[in-house]
Amino acid sequence: MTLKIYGNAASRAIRPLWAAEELGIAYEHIPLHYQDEARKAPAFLALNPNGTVPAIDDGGLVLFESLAITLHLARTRPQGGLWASGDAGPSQILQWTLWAATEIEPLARQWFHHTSFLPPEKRHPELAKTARAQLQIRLQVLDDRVKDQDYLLSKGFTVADLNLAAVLQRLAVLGGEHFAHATAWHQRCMARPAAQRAMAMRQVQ
Ligand SMILES: N[C@@H](CCC(=O)N[C@@H](CS)C(=O)NCC(=O)O)C(=O)O
Repeated sequence: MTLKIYGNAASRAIRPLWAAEELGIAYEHIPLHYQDEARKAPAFLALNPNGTVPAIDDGGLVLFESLAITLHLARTRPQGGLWASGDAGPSQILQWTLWAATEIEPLARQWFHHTSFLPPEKRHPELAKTARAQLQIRLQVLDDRVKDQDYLLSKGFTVADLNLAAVLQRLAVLGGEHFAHATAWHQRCMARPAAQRAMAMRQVQ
């Protein structure tokens, strides 16, 4: 059964779409918009009870949570090169992915919501400022990590880079200019043909 990926590319569904493109696997894309009422209908809630995108159906295995999905795709298709072998590699992939999910995404989201996403009357500039300041501390950690190596793991590009780069999609406006190594790493990730193909899908929906 062909892998099905639900969610428009201008949402966190960009993450599994990018992973599928990297892995070169066949998939069917159902570009359900994150504001489409169908996301709250029983048919979709059966796939993702949160009523959010993305979700996947991988041969009968149904999953939600974008970063868990990319990990699943990478781990189950090791020949695609996004996973790592041995004891250390998979653990490092989990470390950086959980760091992206817990230390980076909430702050990046807070900044985005209070600078652009929320209607102006609901924005609190001080929350945006705090989030940006807290992100600077974490961006230094990333900058140090990719100072002497191209990617998060010494073996090369993995799903850890994909996950963190996707979460940091707004790095340029989050203080990236102060972190040359992190910025170069992000540009390396986003310049990958698979990333470009996934990003291009945002234009056609
Ligand atoms: N932590 C979830 C977040 C999913 C999520 O909030 N997706 C947004 C689109 S990026 C959505 O579907 N929002 C619609 C809603 O909240 O009703 C993930 O990473 O998959």
